[in-house]
Formats: sequence, C-alpha cells, structure tokens
Amino acid sequence: MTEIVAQRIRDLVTEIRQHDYNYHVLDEPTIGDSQYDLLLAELKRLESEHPEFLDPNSPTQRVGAKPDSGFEEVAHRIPMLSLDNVFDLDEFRQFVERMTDRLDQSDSPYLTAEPKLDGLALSIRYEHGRLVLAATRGDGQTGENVTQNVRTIRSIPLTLKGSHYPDVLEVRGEVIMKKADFAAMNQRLAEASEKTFVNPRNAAAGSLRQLDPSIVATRPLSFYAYGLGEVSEPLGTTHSEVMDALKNLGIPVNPGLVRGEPRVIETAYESLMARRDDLPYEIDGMVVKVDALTLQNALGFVARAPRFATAWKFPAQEAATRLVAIDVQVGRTGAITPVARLEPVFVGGVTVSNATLHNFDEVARLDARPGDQVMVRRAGDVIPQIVRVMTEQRSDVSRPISIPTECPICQSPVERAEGEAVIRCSGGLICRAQRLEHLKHFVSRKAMDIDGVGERLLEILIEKEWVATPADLYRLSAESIEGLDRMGEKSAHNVIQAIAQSKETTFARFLYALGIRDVGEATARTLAAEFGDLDRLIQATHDELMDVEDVGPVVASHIRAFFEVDRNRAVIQDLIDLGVHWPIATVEVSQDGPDLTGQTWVLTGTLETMTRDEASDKLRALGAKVSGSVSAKTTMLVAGPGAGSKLAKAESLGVDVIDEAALIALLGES
Ligand code: 5U1
Repeated sequence: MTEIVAQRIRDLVTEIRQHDYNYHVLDEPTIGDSQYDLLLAELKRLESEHPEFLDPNSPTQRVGAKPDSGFEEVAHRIPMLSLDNVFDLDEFRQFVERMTDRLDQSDSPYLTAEPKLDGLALSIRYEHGRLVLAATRGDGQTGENVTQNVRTIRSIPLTLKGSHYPDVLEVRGEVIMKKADFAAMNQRLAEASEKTFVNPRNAAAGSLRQLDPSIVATRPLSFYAYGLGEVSEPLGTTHSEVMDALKNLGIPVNPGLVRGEPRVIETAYESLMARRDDLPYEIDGMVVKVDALTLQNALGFVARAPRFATAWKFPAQEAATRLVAIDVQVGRTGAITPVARLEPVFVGGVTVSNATLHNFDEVARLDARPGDQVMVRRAGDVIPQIVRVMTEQRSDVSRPISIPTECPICQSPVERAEGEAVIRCSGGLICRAQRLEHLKHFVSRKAMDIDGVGERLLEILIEKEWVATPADLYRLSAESIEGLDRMGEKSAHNVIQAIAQSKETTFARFLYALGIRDVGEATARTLAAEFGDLDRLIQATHDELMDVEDVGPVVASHIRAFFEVDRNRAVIQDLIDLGVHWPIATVEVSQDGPDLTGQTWVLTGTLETMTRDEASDKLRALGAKVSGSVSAKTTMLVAGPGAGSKLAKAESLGVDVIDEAALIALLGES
C-alpha cells in the first residue's frame, strides 16, 4: 500500500513538472488551470498524509519558509554585469564597427537579438540539478538571497529536466510580471483595498523582495533566462546554443531570439518595436550580443559592462513633465472635455505638448492640478495620456480645477446625462464651437461632399457671422467669398459651384450630414432604406426606430431628441427650401416574387449565400419591412447558424421561422 502511495507521489511530481515545463517554457499548456490545480491538490494531500515521501523539491514546496529577518547577502562568484546602451541606428552601427575593429576581422561577427525584458535581474544556482540559491543583482558583486521567494515562481524549475547537466549551473535572467497578470493582480489588490502597483516592473521588483514567501506565492511572477553565471562545464559554443540547452533543461529562455548579420538585427529591431505593444510583457529595447562565445571572451569587458553586448533601447514611452494648464474643449456633439496642456516633452519618439484627460471624472481620479509634475505616456499611436500625478511634489498653493457649469464658448448651461461621464453644452447650433464642428461634418466627403470648403474658410464665415447653420452655406455668392482666406475669383466660383452641386444628394447622405448623435454612415443608410421618406422618419416613434436593425434605445433617443428640437427641424426645412433634394425612394415591388407588402421580417444568425444586407434589400424589393428586433408584429424570422436570443423570442411568441434555404426558395432563386 505504502509503495503504491509513494509511486503515485512520484508520478504526480513528474506529471506536474512536465505541465510546468509545457506552460512556462514551451508556452503550450496541455491541461487547463483547474485540472492543474486538481493534480497539485492531490499531491499536497498525499504528502501531508505521508510526509515520509515528501520530496523537498516537490512542486508543492514552492511556498517556502519565512526567513528570520530581511535577506542575507550573497557574493556573486561571477559578477552580474549591466549593459551599455545605444539609442539609435548610428550608435548601433558604431557599436558593431568597434567590435569588428577590435576583433581585427573584415566581416562583422554574427549577432543575436532578443527582447530586453523590463523586470528585475536574477541569478539562480543549480547544483547537481537542484535549485540551491537565487540572488538579486544588487550592485553586481553582492546581491540578496531571495531563494525562498524564487521557489514560489512556478516557471522556475526546482530541479533540472533530464539527466545531463553541469554540476554547477548558474542561470541569469529577468523576473517579470506579464501585462495581463499585472492587471489582474492589481484588480485583486484594489478589490481588497490594498495598495496597487504603478507598473509591471515595480510589481515584479516589489513582489520578489517581499519578506513573506507565502505572499510572493500569490504574485504572478515569470522568469526568462538570458545568460549564464558560473558553470562547471560549457553548455554550448554560442549564445544561441546555450539558450537552446537551457530550454532543454526546463528553464524558460528569453523569447524571440533572432540570429544573423547586423542588417538582420536592424530589421529585427524595427519589427520588435512595431510589435512592442502586442507582446504579453513590457520591454524597453532589444539586447544585441555576439553569438560566438570565443569572440565574446576575446572582446571582454569594460568596467561593469561587456564589450560584446549592448541594449538597443526603444524611445521611452513614459516621461515626466509639468502640467501647465487644463483647458476645456467643446466638440461637435457639445461634449466638453478637459485637455492637458503640457510643457513639451519627448516621449514615445515624438514631442508631446497635449494629452487627453477624457472627462472630469478622470481629472478627479488622477487629482490633476495645473502646475503638477505628471507622468505622460505615449505608446504606439495611442493619444498621449497622463498616467500619474506626482502629488508628493505639488506646491501648497495648487488648487483643483472646477467642473464648468456653463459652456466656455457660448455660456449655455452644461448638462450631464444620467450614467454618462461626459458633460455637454446645451447650446446646440447657437454654440460657435459646435457650429464649426457641425459644419465641418456637414461638408465632409461622406456627408454633403462639398469640395473646397475647409476648416479655415468655415472659421472665417462663422467669425463674420455669414454662416450659422448649414443652410447659410447655400446663400453664399462667389462675390461675397472672393478674397476670404486669400481666395481668388476662380476658386470662389468653384466653391460656390461645389456648394450648388451638393444640393443633389441622397437621403442617406443628408441624414448622415445632419450630425445626429450616434447616427454614423451605416445607420443613416439603414434609416434611409427603412423609412424612405424624411417626414416618416421625423414622425417615427421611439419603438418604430427601435425596430430598425442596429438601432438600440440610445440611438433611438438621440434621433427622437434631434427631431424634437424646433431649430433643427427649421434648419432642415430651410435646406430643402434652398434646393437640397434627393431621389424619392420608390419601393419597386418585384414582379417575380411574392408580394410581402405590409409584412415585417427579421434576419438573424449567419447567412451563407448572401449577406444580411443583400437579403434585406431583396425582401424590401418584395415590399417587406426589415426590422432588427422580434416582436408580436414580426411576420417571419429568417434564422441562420448561430441564431440566439431572437430565435428564442420568435419561438416563444409563435412567430414563423424559416432557414436560408427556404428564403432562397421564396425569393425564387433556387
Ligand atoms: N535579454 C537580455 N537581457 N540582458 C541583460 N540579455 C541580457 N544580457 C545581459 C543583461 C544584463 O547581460 C549579459 C550580456 C551578460
């Protein structure tokens, strides 16, 4: 019996180690987390019932004992080096040239490139295949003994895999926290009202230096090796061979190693920088090394850094600067948003002088005040953001800004809809800021498509009070605009001609041009197809609007609110009186198919031989109305694969349901 238990414990230890390797090294887990937890729980139970079979390196022993106080010092037998940096292509090429000269070679040496993980350097010592010591870098000569904590990091094997390894093997690498693990951990900490971490690097460093290993065990740390310290026998003749050997021993190695000539490395740098934000961990550059270990030794070291390697840094994504002011902007829909004006700072590869603050809740959350030192982040093409305010450096006289109660442009009162973070100007078209944005939208290519009427001209026309509503554009003459914005006679004539030509439009473009909140091009097209006629749309009830595909309660409310404003209806009438027109939609009822006039159809799920839009057009051609939601008024539901709640509702209401094949037969297309 006891032999059976001992064997089961050994099997579980082997199996769990294999899963650790699959998960952390290969990144290819073969079982789910809960299955893994079951195996670990069984092992824990058997070990507690039979402590005589407990292997000190069992996967259950990762939550180590508490050290008495602080961390003891560890002298590194081989110093832990740091890296010199290069910051651009020129510096990189100089680095390669220096090495090539020094090696007295005609060709530059083969190089490797790997992501420079942004974490904490760690040295892990294995003796006879067992983890015996883990130490932080410290000053490079002496670090801290963090063995108990490191034993809790699941990606670090407590025993090496296989049977061939050096008696002494010191592995060097980086302890990090992946972005997703960091976000989840911070959320957990926040929910427990505990202090959260500013970024994954701080979280990794703070967690590894925790004095209580049982707390470290709850922190989702990862480790990736990038080199060696002391070894009793070589693992290979090149850096790439060493990395492969470490991987085979069960050690996770720095991912994405590239090997090649300097040109290959230059391309790898561009590619890595482009993928930077998509990687699961934060990196701050790329480490380039000479691949051949003999050449590495020949090149040697300067002071504390090797000559054979460098960190080719990425432009920093975060930088500190001063928040000069918080300005307020009014958008086309009247949204009033705070904008941070910054002392210009170079970040993410560009000079930034503005950052978004989203809304006034965000200003309060950050506690951002004019004059504060702030940390600005610009990652990829994302609009620069303020991620942190250094409140500790704040002057005593600083004061929070107050939320405006009136529009800074037209002084109309501001409104805040329930549940919305955004405040809005209630001035509508009387607000000059909204007027400009509204007119820019009206003339834009996908709306009325009026060529030659740009932002500058609109600004002048508004300034002169010649144009207050879109209709005023159609009252302009070539003579009146000649000379504005350095416009010649010919240009003025062209502009007026473009304005006149825009009078002939489509219902969908006109609807889109009105700038109703949340009515984009696609919704405008659907509304135009569904209602065909402006009066019918103006009179449509909330429920009728909701019947339209893709129109939900919020959009329906915006449409209703827009048409309920007298001034908006007056502008529409004005536009029509000035000659804006579109073809009247004539529903040509097809002679070939059945007459579906008066029927309401709904489409759901995936159609295989046509798109939903095509099917809708065909049904409309037969006289049917196509709605987005099922109700008692629905005549027929066409359900394709993947149909969900609409199908269930149709069945519960007793609405007839057909599939795509039946629809095709009905359309007479089979
Ligand atoms: N990826 C990587 N990071 N890193 C840091 N490789 C690497 N190599 C290092 C350091 C300090 O040093 C070796 C070149 C000795």
